[in-house]
Amino acid sequence: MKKINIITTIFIILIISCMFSCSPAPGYAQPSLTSAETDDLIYVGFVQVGAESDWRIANTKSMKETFTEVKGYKFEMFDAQQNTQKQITALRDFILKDVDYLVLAPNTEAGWDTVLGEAKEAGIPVIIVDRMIKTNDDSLFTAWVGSDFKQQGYDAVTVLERILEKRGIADQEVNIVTLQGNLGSTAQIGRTEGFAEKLSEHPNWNMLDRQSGDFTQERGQEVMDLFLKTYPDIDVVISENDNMAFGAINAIEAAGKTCGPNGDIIIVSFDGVRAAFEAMIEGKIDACVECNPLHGPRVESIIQALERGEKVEKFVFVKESVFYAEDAASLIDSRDY
Ligand code: GYE
Repeated sequence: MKKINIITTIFIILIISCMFSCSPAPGYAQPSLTSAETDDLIYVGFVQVGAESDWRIANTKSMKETFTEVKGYKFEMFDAQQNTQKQITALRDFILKDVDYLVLAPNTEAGWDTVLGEAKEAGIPVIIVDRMIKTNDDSLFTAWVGSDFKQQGYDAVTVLERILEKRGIADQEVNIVTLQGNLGSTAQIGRTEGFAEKLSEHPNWNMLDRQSGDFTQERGQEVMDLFLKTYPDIDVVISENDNMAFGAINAIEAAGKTCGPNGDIIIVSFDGVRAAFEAMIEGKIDACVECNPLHGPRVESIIQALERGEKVEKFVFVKESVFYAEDAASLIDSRDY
């Protein structure tokens, strides 16, 4: 009898102590995997630019949907609010956490050598996604996947040529303004330079002004508002992303003007997100140069190849196209973002 009592007491103590030590502290989710299982996961630290645009939100979603625990990943993302310095700090944090892979969507191109050198020293492969970095040392990253932004700039010129021809004004003087993305980012540099290069082939195209709207709707609207006040005769807006184009539409309408295929001002935008297709259907944007944000599976296939010990391609460019307002209604249902 005494023996049974002792066993029962030990058992109760064990249960009570387990209730305290095994239950998570308030605010923390109970881990769904045991630590042995967590050790098997591939730990991916993703340093994202921010949440400035529909494109970016679709990009984040693609990454989160790809790198799930069910598929064998431990995924952590840092949102740097379009701040390169914050991205550098976040990379250092992930290096300290000893992630298996660093995935970096760089905000701007310059200034990465030191921190990526630290990642290399720690033996952590770096995959760069979307925009590029400027470096003389290609060994600082394993692979890059993203868009050919300069090509997108060229494509915007081809699109504008076609629109002007269709309106029967290809030979007339046209006044253009550009809403640029955040300065120093590859998406801005490529689009601005690509467009500028081909602009010289059109002596009747006047680039009145270029200013950054930071890829956001709010800033796009402010800059467009300023352009409209400064230049009374704007024919074309080149908007280096859709969200700034949405801001531009607001500013144009607030100024009592119209835009789109039947409007006073032509708008050519970059990205081609769903809301831009809606704006094309509403007749407010003339055309979009596509930029595909669905990089999650692309980054995953690089990581999987590295896991298998294979050599990967250093640069992978995504194939993209252009969309005109007249085709938007028939295409919108097939859009994934
Ligand atoms: O065009 C813009 C976003 O880097 C391609 O960043 C990306 C750009 C995209 O904010 O909408």
